[in-house]
Formats: sequence, C-alpha cells, structure tokens
Amino acid sequence: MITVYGASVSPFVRKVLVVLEEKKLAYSHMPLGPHDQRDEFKSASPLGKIPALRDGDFAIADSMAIVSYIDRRYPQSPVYPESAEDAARAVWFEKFADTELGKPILTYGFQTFFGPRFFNHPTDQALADNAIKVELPPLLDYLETVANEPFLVASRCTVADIAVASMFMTLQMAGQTVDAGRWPKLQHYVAGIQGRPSFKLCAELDRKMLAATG
Ligand SMILES: N[C@@H](CCC(=O)N[C@@H](CS)C(=O)NCC(=O)O)C(=O)O
Repeated sequence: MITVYGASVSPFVRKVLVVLEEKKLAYSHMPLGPHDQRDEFKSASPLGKIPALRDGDFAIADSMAIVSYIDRRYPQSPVYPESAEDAARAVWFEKFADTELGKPILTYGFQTFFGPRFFNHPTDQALADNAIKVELPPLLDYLETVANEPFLVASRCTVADIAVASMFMTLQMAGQTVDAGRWPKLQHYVAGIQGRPSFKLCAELDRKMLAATG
C-alpha cells in the first residue's frame, strides 16, 4: 500500500495526491507537517521536507522523485508523456512550477498567510509586495503565451498541468487569483485544470484542514 506523508496545503504534496487520484491508485495519507518526528516519516524524508512516500519497502522524498517513481511503477494513465519531446516539455513545466513560479508564490504565501497562521511568523510586507508585484508578473506573462489549450503538453493532463495548477492553488489560499483582465488565457487554463475531480478533492482536504486549525 502507498502512503503519502504531508499536508495537502503544500503545493508539492498536492501535486503527488493529484497524480495518485488521476491514476486512480489506492493510497493512505498522513497529513503531517515538515520535520515531523515520527520515525516512519523521518526515515522516508532525509531533510524532513514534505512530501515523502512509502510503498512497501521503498521510501522516497521530493515530489519530482515521487511522481517519477509512481508513474514508472504504476504505468496506467501516465502523467509523463511518451515522446521524448513532450516528456522533456513536461519536465520543463514541472520544474518551472516547483522552482521559478514557486519562489514568489511561496514567499507571498508564507509572508501573508502560512507564516502568520501556522508558525507565528509576522508578515514582512515589503517582501510580500516584491514577490507579488515584481517577481510574479513576468512569470505569468510567460505562462499566458503557452496557456492556449486545455493542457500544456500532449493534449491530455500531465504532470506539467498538475504542478502548475497546484502552485496556483497555493496562491489562491493566500487570497490572490490570476487577474483575468491581464492574463485571460492563463486564468481560464488554471480554472479548467483545478476543476478536475482530483483537484477538487485536494481543495476539500485543504478546506477541512484550515477549518480544523481555526
Ligand atoms: N523540492 C521539494 C520541495 C519540498 C518542500 O520544500 N516542502 C516544504 C513544504 S511546502 C517543506 O517541507 N519545507 C520545510 C523545509 O524546507 O525545511 C519537493 O518538490 O518535494
């Protein structure tokens, strides 16, 4: 049985949960936070980061490594495309979402929402403003040029869409949406991916967790 460690409010955990849902795999979920001290998590995540995954005797951390494992171990409804070109494009978008797009979104999210709410961390408004007003817009300008279809790569939902839409869900949790006046194609594209049942399930998990943590 697959076990996923990590709360769904993390965009990286969400990515893994959505992949498992899209592939219709059975799994159990332990919605713990980073640096949890339980042995079964610590032995799966050497740096204490979420997500981590265990599948029988095998354990691995990092969403990219996890999704790569899941897709090869359970090949049904693959989230990485077959052709060399499309597979490379999917990895491009996955990495772009996790790192370049993630930097301003996670900075903004931590400063304005997650830090104050979960870590008693005061907001640095200058840092938050710089992330949302200076760092993020050029990245959205780029995405606007590629968000012409329902999917970014290969005419079906791949890890590219899952990683990008997952990161935008974190931005939404911090109270910001993609401005449809400035980035209309991107806004429409993100709404389409987030309308999938796999994303709706994660949104419900987030809602329940936020309700439970007041
Ligand atoms: N590249 C990693 C990033 C994971 C990550 O940074 N997770 C955050 C939560 S969103 C975390 O555990 N942070 C704790 C830390 O950095 O010590 C992945 O894709 O899984």
